[in-house]
Amino acid sequence: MSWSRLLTAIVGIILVLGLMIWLISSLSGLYSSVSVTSPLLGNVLLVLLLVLFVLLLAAAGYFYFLFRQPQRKHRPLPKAPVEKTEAARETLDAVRQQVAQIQDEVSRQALLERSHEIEQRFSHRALQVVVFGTGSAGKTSIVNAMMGRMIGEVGAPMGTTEISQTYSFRFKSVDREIQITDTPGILEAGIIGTERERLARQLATAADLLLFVLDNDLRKSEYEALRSLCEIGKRSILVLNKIDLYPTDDVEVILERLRERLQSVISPDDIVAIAANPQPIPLETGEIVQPDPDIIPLLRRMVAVLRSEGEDLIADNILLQSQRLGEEVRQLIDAERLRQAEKIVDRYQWIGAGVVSVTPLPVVDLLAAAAINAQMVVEIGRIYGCDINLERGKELAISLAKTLVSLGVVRGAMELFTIALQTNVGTFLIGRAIQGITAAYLTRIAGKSFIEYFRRNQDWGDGGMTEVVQAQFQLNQRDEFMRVFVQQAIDRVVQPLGERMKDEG
Ligand SMILES: Nc1nc2c(ncn2[C@@H]2O[C@H](COP(=O)(O)OP(=O)(O)OP(=O)(O)O)[C@@H](O)[C@H]2O)c(=O)[nH]1
Ligand SMILES: [Mg+2]
Repeated sequence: MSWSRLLTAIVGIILVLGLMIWLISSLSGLYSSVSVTSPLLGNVLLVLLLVLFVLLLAAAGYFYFLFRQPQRKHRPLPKAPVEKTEAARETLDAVRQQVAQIQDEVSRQALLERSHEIEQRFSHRALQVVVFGTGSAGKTSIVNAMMGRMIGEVGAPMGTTEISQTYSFRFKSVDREIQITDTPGILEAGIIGTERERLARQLATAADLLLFVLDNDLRKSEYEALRSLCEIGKRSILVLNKIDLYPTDDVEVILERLRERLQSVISPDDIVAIAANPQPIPLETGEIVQPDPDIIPLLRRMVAVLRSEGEDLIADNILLQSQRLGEEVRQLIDAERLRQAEKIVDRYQWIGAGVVSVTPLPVVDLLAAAAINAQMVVEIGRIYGCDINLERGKELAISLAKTLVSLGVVRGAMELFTIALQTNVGTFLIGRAIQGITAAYLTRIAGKSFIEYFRRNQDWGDGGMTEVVQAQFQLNQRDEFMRVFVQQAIDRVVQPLGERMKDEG
């Protein structure tokens, strides 16, 4: 304690003692003067003072314990894995609720099953290690060496392992059981190779810990695969195998290069060099010796990682899996909604075209079109779970119609269709046909823009309505689309119109 603090403490104590003495002497003075006049009142005063004193003592004790508590040497258990598991549970609950919205029965069942599989990991909690990498890098040999016996078939040509295999074992110093999965090699040629790679990648994504095996310097394609797995948060150890094929100095050079290249992706400690199945060595005597596998650096690193991070890895992985499932479900729902909403737009664009083409107006009547579009807006909103009334739908449709005019989309569309229809439609029909098809087209642009608006939860985004409309106009101008659209318009609008006019005429 410094001198100044000691001095302050002494002065403080003297002051408090002085005040207490003064208080006690004044109170005793008060008591004696009161008890002289009325002994009963004196006694009441004494009791009151005693109660006050006890209360003061209790308050002092309470605050003393209150302030002492945080200093207690009490280490809470690490909460992180529990929190992550909780978060995963919440995500899974949310996913199940969303899955119920999916209309396709097969997808719905498949996704529900996946959510149950993830849930099972809460109770069945062995650590999942997946051995992954290019064909013939020595994945099966590593698993063999680890299990201490020949398990999988080992071979020089790529594609020796055709399906994944899982084996269980334990490290003495790691509490949990470990399940190690040998996968088919990636980057093999042909359709079968591609399919095997897809499976291997799926397994890699589901791993708690990944052993990424190389037998040489890292190829670009291997780098990309490793980077994308690390990017999604996959905990990985990079294993350089077959080091018996290189002089020790060269191994150091390769390792150094790997550490440097991968410094943003993987920690240097997580890059290990081993020889899972070293080549036999011919001795001068003509005898051939089979050296023992050298996988100690890998085992050491695995134990270190699994011991210190095992619980976190499991929790992280369950969370990751449930988030990925959630994302998949969201995408599926979005795709389903989009299909339904596009059907609505399709229907309304031709309704609008029919109405406008029989109304003899010199230009497309946007307000009339907007009135039809209002119903479309309500229906699209409903698909996205936004219940808006017809009045609001009309407001939105009108403001979008105004934007279409101000952006020159209406004029642009009319010009486009004037050219497109000239060769296809007789002169007596052309005026109305242009109006009809332009109305259909504008309804389409409006509908597509509204789909964007509802997809973004009733928000036009930073660029506002203008940017969304412009983007849709750009997208719906492509030659290929235009050709199909004009043909549909001729079949659905122009021909019925021609027949009608013939009947009337
Ligand atoms: N020299 C040497 N050769 C090895 C080593 N490990 C594996 N090999 C050889 O590499 C070849 C491929 O080994 P596998 O274990 O089958 O490789 P893999 O990655 O499982 O191959 P796929 O299943 O085809 O993807 C075999 O001929 C092994 O004997 C090693 O440490 N040193
Ligand atoms: Mg193999």
